[in-house]
Amino acid sequence: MTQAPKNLQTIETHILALQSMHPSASGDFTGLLSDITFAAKIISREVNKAGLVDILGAAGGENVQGEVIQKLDDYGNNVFMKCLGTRNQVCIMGSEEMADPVFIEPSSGTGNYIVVFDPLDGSSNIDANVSVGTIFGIWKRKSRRDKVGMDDLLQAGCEQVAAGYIIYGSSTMFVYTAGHGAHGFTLDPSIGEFLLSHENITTPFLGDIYSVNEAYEPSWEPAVKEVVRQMKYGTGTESSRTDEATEGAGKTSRYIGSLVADFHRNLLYGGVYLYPPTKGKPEGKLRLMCEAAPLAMIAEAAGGYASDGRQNIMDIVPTHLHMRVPLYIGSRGDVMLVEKIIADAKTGL
Ligand code: P6P
Repeated sequence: MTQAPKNLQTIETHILALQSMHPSASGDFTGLLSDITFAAKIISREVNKAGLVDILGAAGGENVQGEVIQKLDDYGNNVFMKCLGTRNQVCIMGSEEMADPVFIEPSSGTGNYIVVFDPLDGSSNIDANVSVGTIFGIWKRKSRRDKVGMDDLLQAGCEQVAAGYIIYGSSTMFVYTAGHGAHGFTLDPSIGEFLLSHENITTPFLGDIYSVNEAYEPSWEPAVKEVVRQMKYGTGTESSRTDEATEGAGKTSRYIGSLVADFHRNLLYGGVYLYPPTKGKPEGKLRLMCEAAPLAMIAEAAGGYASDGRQNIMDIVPTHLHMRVPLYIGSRGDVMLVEKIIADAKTGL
């Protein structure tokens, strides 16, 4: 007789258990996370059959970042808008795919939450069947006015009440934190449920992996070049060597070109993802609100850390929805070393 799995916990029961920790909770937050879970299942279905239906290829338009929109980008954005926009929990939505935030006048109910998301990060990889992902951050409104405003939207990452990502890879995984640890759930397509598979994820203090696009090396500032040199050769005196690497002194390089995939692997194994400023992208490429801040909350919940090279990503107050930041994220010890090298370069040490 097939034994029932011991800990058959769905994401919904996990969220409900969280809600029971807050007796005054109205259930709105639980409903919102469940809506995001529903949207993730729909997007997962489409991503996993993308090769089978005519959904590949560019939708033709360009998003606000000037990047060609892949049809699944569009699709993922529409799914989030439909799943979240019709419920009363949400008052503002911001998407990487939309120039402006959407302010929602709830037909009734509270409309207490702000959701900022990247519906399908890394989508340019879809045609090559590379893992892609959804990233989301949830904030609570601060104003008590009738109408919400930009002050409700533009909040620092440390104000998030929850954050998460879904990775559409060899399996679909939903990883989230609501401030009590980071937890991973793997989708069982046969029953359409996300089942608890990685409870209380903790990331190593130091990792063996660094993830960066080294093609941009010529345009990095000297301090960043030293960061990557130390990632390659180790942090001892050997880092003063020129190009010869001693096997094993430094880290190994892994770069998929899909943030959620690189971040997820480094979170589980230990390591650091780096997207430094370049000449073409002096503020960095990644968006603070829909990418860096949510992943920073996850990283911290797992014992890791995220920085823009000088400060905690979670402390940066966005000036606009699509604000970009340099991003160094992953194992706390590795990211702190990045900050130290950059600080020493500034002080001439
Ligand atoms: P580059 C995808 O476009 C993305 O936003 C991240 O998923 C990924 O890590 C990064 O950009 C890749 O950028 O400049 O190395 O191609």
